[in-house]
Amino acid sequence: MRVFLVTGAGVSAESGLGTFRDKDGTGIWTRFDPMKLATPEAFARNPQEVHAFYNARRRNLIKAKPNAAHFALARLETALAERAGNLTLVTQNIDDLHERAGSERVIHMHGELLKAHCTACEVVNPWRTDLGLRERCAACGRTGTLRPHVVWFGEMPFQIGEIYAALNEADLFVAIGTSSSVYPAAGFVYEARALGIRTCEINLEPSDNAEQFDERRYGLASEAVPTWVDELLTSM
Ligand code: BV8
Repeated sequence: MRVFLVTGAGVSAESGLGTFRDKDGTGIWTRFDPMKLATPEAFARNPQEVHAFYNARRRNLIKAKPNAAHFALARLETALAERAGNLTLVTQNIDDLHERAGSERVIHMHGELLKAHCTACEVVNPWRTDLGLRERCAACGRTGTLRPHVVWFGEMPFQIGEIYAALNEADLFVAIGTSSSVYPAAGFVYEARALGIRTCEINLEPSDNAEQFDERRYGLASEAVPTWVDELLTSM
């Protein structure tokens, strides 16, 4: 079986990383204006403020730990490979918790918080400490040219061709921990339905596209995801 799975901030919520649009008002985009912090124009206008926003999230990520949902998805990847199937795990998240839980093939369509991208030479480097205008690019030696290696609003998500190729070959489409409010990720379920692929949503509450899913499971990801993985593997 070939499973295409997209995760969002809800899968990392129980690891202490903020979500963006939770109805209880705790979401990152309810406290901060994404147009002032997550667009290339915002970065050009006020790089210090954008760096400070991502530095705080990077420090929080370094202290965070994967939760049972991340470990269950790593287990699913191994189990599917053992059964001549495969898992394509696409994440909207910029954290590394899927990798730290053991997932080997993760597509970070919105980039990675623990990497920095040099706008002068385009080299991407691992980056685990605060980033600002004084840091130097290890590749070209310039300072003031580094930015977080994340996709901002209005920018092209990464590996789009690979993502759609995997979606076109999938037998099952699953969205986990996402409000399905950011495109193109929120549009994947429509592509899956048009291809006749079975769809499943696992979330704390119905997402913006809930009615598009054949199967819907609601609850905490750390409980609902391991249960779903166990049931899927038992059914195979
Ligand atoms: C693009 C990285 C063209 C940075 C993010 C006007 C101008 C320009 C663009 C647009 C425009 N209007 C619309 C667009 C498109 C735009 C867009 O969709 N805007 C929205 C707001 C309408 N998209 C873009 O700009 C994208 N680029 O369109 O380029 C293109 C098009 C097609 C093909 C190629 C190119 C780029 C978007 C990427 C922006 N970067 N993140 C950063 O992280 O700082 S987006 C941001 O939202 C987050 O980072 C996150 O990745 C993303 C999605 O959010 P979710 O992960 O879903 O999180 P959210 O909080 O919303 O939901 C969490 C869910 O979990 C909730 O439902 C909650 O109930 C649940 N939950 C909570 N706790 C738990 C739980 N579930 C289970 N267990 C729990 N414990």
